[in-house]
Amino acid sequence: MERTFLAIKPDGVQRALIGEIISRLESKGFTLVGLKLVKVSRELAEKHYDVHKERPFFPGLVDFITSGPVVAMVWEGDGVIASARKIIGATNPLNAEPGTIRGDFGVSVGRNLIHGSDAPETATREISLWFKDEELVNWQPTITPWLYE
Ligand code: DAT
Ligand code: MG
Repeated sequence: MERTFLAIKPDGVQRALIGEIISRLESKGFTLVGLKLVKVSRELAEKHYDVHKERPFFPGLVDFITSGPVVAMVWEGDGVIASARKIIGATNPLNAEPGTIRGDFGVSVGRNLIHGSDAPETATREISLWFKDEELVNWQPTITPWLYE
């Protein structure tokens, strides 16, 4: 089954939205297979956002993501990469639809609460960057037949 990497950023943690955010993915029907609270090093932050390293906002982004605890997660399910991106909403919370995480809880692009992998290749890369194999749990919820035919 498909897996994606999601991270609740320091603003989401500080604003006490961990439970709310996890709840949205859980009640959708996705399965949590990895979860940890991380104080992100600059090295990890720079690797994670490597694709943006030439952008003017890169230094601020690295400062922000290393500024407090982050909830790192791996979620599993059919189509979870694209679906989680929809649940998260547009990068700028002011453009994100109501009903999405960023649309419901955010007002600025530099404080958009959560990261989600954008494609299968980035999901694979980010999962292995943030998690060791043994930190991921292979399990199948007993409700699976009520989610998939
Ligand atoms: P996303 O997080 O929706 O995948 P992205 O990969 O384009 O968005 O950018 C990564 C993060 O960088 C984004 O969540 C917030 C920050 N960011 C993006 N564009 C920005 C901008 N124009 N100004 C400030 N921060 C920005
Ligand atoms: Mg991105």
